[in-house]
Amino acid sequence: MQITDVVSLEVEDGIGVLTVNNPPVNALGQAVRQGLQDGIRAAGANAAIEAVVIIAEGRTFPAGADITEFGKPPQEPSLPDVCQSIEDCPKPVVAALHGTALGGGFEIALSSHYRIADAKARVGLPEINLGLLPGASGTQRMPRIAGAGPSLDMMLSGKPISMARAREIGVVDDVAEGPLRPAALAYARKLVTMGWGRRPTSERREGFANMSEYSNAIAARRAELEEKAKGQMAPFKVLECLTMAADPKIPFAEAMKAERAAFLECLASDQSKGMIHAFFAERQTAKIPEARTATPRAYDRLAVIGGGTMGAGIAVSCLDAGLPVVMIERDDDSVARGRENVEKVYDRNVQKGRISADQKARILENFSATTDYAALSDVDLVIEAVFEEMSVKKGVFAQLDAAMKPGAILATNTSYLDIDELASTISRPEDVIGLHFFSPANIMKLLEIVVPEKVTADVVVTSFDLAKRLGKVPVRAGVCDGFIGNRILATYRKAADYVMEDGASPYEIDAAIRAFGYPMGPYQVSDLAGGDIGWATRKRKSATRPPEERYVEIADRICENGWFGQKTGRGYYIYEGRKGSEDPDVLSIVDAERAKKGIVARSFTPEDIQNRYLAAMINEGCKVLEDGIALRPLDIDVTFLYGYGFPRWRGGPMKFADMVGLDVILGRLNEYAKEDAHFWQPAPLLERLVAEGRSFDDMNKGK
Ligand code: T1G
Ligand code: NAD
Repeated sequence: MQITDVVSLEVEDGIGVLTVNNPPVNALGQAVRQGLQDGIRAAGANAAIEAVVIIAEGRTFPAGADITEFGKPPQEPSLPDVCQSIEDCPKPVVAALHGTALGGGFEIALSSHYRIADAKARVGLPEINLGLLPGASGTQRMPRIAGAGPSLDMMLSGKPISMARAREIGVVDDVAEGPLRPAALAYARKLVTMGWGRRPTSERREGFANMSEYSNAIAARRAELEEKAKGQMAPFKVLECLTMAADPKIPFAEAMKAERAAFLECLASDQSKGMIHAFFAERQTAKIPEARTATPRAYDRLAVIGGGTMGAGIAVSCLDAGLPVVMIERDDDSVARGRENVEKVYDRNVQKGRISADQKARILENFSATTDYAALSDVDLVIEAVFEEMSVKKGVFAQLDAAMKPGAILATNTSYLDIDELASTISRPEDVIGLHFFSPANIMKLLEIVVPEKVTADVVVTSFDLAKRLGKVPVRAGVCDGFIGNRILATYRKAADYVMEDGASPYEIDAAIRAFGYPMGPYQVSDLAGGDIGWATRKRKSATRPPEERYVEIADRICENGWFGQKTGRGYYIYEGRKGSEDPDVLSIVDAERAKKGIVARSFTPEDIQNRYLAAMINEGCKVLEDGIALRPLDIDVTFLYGYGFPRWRGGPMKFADMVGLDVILGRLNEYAKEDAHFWQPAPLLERLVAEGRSFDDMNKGK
């Protein structure tokens, strides 16, 4: 019997089977909620039914509320009500879990009286990843079973857990040996036969058995969050709700109301809007024009040219994905160093117990390193990561053009250089593409896929397919100096340098940017990446720098001392290991440069610094869109979320601009332009959007 178009109820030998079927992830949209509500009531009233199994078709048990419904007028029944109806069912209810039972889906399961699962299933409460907290009883029902520790782990990490762990903490009662559906029906029949009956989770209190342990767990997480999640709302709401859950003076229903209020408060917040935007944006970046017409080429064997910082990281990323890699270096010493750089990563993983020595050996069977380009004869895709010098790269591409088979893909990991120029030097420019990884390449998730003029669509979609295979988040970028990320970085870094020369110390600037939510400020980042890379870029650009452009020489003065950052033990900070402390000599250099230009230092509030930094970022983002270097504003957001440490709860620079108001950003730019019209000139796109009352979100939607 179909209850709604996505929920059905069948009776099989006294067991009512409520089945959800709402692809792709059985999200708990209105029709699913209505179907479950009506279905569980029908089952409850049906004398032929002795117990109920809730199960789902397709790839997963409900993976949560329907996120696309957020921000729209709420529709009845609410998920908390559906959960309560399930718990109130007069017959025992078994939730049969497979795939990823997440968020509201897991709350449905926790509201059932028993849970049985497929061995490969995973359960989780990832609402924190959306700037939310579980809003349908997760903060009340889970701790009743599992206590504070495991509940906090799940709700604050947002990570799903395995069935072994789920059984250990008691939130799953049994794991099916064979297929789930028959096992679940057998389990329900056993309940009836054994007379086990209903077991309302709201009445359970095992999780509160050791209240000092419970309170200590909350206190410990609060201290941690005050350090790591400053300014964020949802994590602290989780702590409040778990505290209420265990308070005997607060009845379950009252605590449920408080959880709902906290949920709705988070849902209305910019933080949640930013994180929900990020959730969908990262799933949109692979939707590119080329995917409409082309399919990926086959590729099974890869190569990397250069075994330095990036070459080694890229090789590890490919090996971790099970792809065999040949590394080419320029001489035997460099070959040995390249192999060492790769092995070092796996040695660390073995030391940290992430992999066994056997696993390391098996992975490295897929790796070889040589100076001989003949080893590339059957390679399908090569990624060049040699020195950032056009002449060196052209030399390598000439050798690749000679050595690689027809149909192979030739990619470059250049950070800034003109890939059209590089491609034009070989016989097959249509097979050349930019694959811009971020350091460390085996960790950073962003992959900027830079599309030159002559490349064919199937090379582009093959690159996106490779990104998925490597577990990367791909963003399509056009060719220009620095593509999307480094081009915008260069601009807001200039804004920071101007603020430094005008009066703020590099340490104040870093503190202001950390307060905005970044893990590091621009000068800490420069010291981490190495000041020499930026110095080389500034030198390369000095010949073409427009005369009207303001140029701050402080960084050059620091580099002239050989102070490149962590790798030289000194940069903007002085380092003991990785710990940096402020350097009075750097402040003297700053003062000297101000004096040289007759600049009288003035003070900047942290907000001033943040506003200028973001205004420069957003304005350059507009120019990147105007030039067609990024397809949509969301591509810029994903680039900064995954490649440049932009705080996820701010949604990315363009989403942040929408939430602040484009007119406000434009107003700030016009204000700053009074100081420097050349640098702060508002982008025409921004002026147009403000004039038309449109937003970047409108652009994302093609409006
Ligand atoms: N709502 C709506 N659409 C969803 C969705 C959801 N919950 N989850 C996935 N999709 C869409 C997604 O946009 C994509 O669409 C397609 O499904 C496949 O997803 C009260 C309020 C389940 C692990 O946070 O983590 O419950 O791009 O590409 O890699 O407490 O999706 O094809 O058009 O990601 O196999 C809590 C979110 C909600 C889980 C599958 N739940 N989803 O990953 O496929 S808040 C979540 C995921 C909540 C309650 C609160 C993953 C996945 P399109 P995909 P995947
Ligand atoms: P690196 O100096 O650490 O490594 C470069 C390697 O290339 C060296 O091992 C060198 O021996 C090798 N090499 C030089 N000429 C060669 C040749 N003709 N044939 C074979 N090997 C040769 O540099 P890196 O930081 O790994 O940068 C490599 C590329 O990646 C550059 O284009 C850089 O702009 C880009 N990149 C760097 C970063 C970063 O953060 N370091 C991030 C993204 C992209």
